[in-house]
Amino acid sequence: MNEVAARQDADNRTDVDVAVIGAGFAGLYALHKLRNDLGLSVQAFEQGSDIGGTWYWNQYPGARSDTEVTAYCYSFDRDLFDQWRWSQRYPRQPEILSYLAMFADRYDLRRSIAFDTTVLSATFNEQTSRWELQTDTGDRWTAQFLVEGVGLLSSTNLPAFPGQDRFAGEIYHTSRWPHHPVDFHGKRVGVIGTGSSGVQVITEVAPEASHLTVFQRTPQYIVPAQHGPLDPGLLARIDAHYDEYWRGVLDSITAFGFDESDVPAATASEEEREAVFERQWNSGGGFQFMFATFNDIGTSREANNAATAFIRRKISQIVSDPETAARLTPHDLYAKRPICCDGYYETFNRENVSLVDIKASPIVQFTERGIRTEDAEYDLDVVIFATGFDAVTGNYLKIDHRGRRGLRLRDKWSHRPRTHLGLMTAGFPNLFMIFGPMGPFTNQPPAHEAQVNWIADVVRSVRERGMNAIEPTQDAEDQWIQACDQIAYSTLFPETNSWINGANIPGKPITVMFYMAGMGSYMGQLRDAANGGYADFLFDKQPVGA
Ligand code: N01
Repeated sequence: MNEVAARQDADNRTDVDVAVIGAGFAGLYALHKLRNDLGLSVQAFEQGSDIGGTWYWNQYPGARSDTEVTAYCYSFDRDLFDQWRWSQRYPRQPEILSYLAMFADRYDLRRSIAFDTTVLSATFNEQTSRWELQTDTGDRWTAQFLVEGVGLLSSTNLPAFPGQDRFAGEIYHTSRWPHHPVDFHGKRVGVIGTGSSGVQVITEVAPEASHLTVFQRTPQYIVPAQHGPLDPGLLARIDAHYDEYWRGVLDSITAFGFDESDVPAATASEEEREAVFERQWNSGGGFQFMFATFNDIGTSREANNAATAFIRRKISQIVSDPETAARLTPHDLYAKRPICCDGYYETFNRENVSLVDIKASPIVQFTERGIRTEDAEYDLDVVIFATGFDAVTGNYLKIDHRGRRGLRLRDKWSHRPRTHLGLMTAGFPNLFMIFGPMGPFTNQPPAHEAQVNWIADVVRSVRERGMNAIEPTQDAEDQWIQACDQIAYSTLFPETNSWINGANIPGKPITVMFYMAGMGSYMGQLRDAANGGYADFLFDKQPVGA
């Protein structure tokens, strides 16, 4: 379809049909879909100097996807799937970034993206039914629709320890890694944090550093990834049944593309469970360990206990020093975002790696020479923060959104984020959040694609009906929140603290932030909304400019 050009208005603002924020997996697809398929004028804004989102910022050593890559890519373009040949099962960050760069070039997306540009505010003008955007470059834009792919895990959590400024060495955060190699040879390195980012950077840096000190607050359950070449059999099966494969991804719980178990752990004997866990340990994958072994690890205490007992035994078998093994052993539920990494526990058998339990002896301050905990001081040349993100809501709340009657998103969400379908929020018409709060807890690229396709249908529908704006009813939003809560509380996830419920950020409301009934169920909700003629939404008839 021919693309509509942007216009300059009387106030020197540039008017477009759609503004997209973010040029990662989600934003790039939104830009392509809305500009190239729907023929709308679209302008995208990206904080980074290039495309990639997560894969632009997280260039730390060891960064890679832990989703099998056949489901960590776009599905809508079969030729693209066939032409791009991934080198391995879980590609490293540079390979994923190259894939996204190729995607941007294939669809000529860069010309519509303003890089190094942060959107500071987005204000809905009720007279014109348009969003007015202000950027940090001083530019002003208006758009009828605002589509945000700002990243679920993108707003950096950088704790401020006393004395940090005095530290004479280098400080890095995994999610704001410099775009040049960092040399660790001969250096004493400290890593704070042992989540997905931490375990990847720890295993990668350990062989290089002269000494690595890991500052661990909470141990996690980590299973091997079993990286390796892509299984040619899997590729051949996808090739022969391409549409069926992707339908399966969207019909599943996790959207990871593996066969999920339908067997409750309680129906298996202890020996059978052990054999199932052992098989999965040897074939690898975090989500696989949680969802391909049995179907109730995330919902039944008995099943969960069986899984954690197995992993604890593995830790004690792998880690040779019993004290270190004890400190690495979690005792809570296995109900955080599952992690996989090859060689993590083995790393603690290295002579040059030591583990500090900062729950037992918290960090008191940074000194010029390193880090002081309550009972020791560690001399360091480099400190790596692997402390994660102000997840889910962080980046939405950094933009000063104002909806109808000047309502601020920050105020509306002060107790908890509220959306309908994880995509829209009442009082903020024509604002779409890709993977927004109360969206599915799944592998992201297939979910992005499904959500953007849904958004494109809504945009089309608004225009075809001769309307100007759409937003969910308050009632629909309330019911969605209630459903999300009910579903989440039928699982074990709310019983552990992590970024999933906001508990990792001091002062942030601890609350349900996901629709945890799985991708298949979520797809049903999207379909119902569209097939029902968007009955849960209000269309605004007010003509533009009235
Ligand atoms: O962040 P995290 P992450 N003092 O929040 C610790 C995705 N991802 O960047 O557990 C000391 O999980 C914190 O300790 P505690 C993936 O979805 C995917 O690692 O709060 N420590 C924890 O150990 C993942 O789940 C990949 O007690 C502090 C760590 O820092 C999500 O991103 C790779 C602290 C943070 O762990 C987040 O992962 C990377 C403080 N003040 C990320 N504050 C793939 O493999 C925090 N910590 C695809």
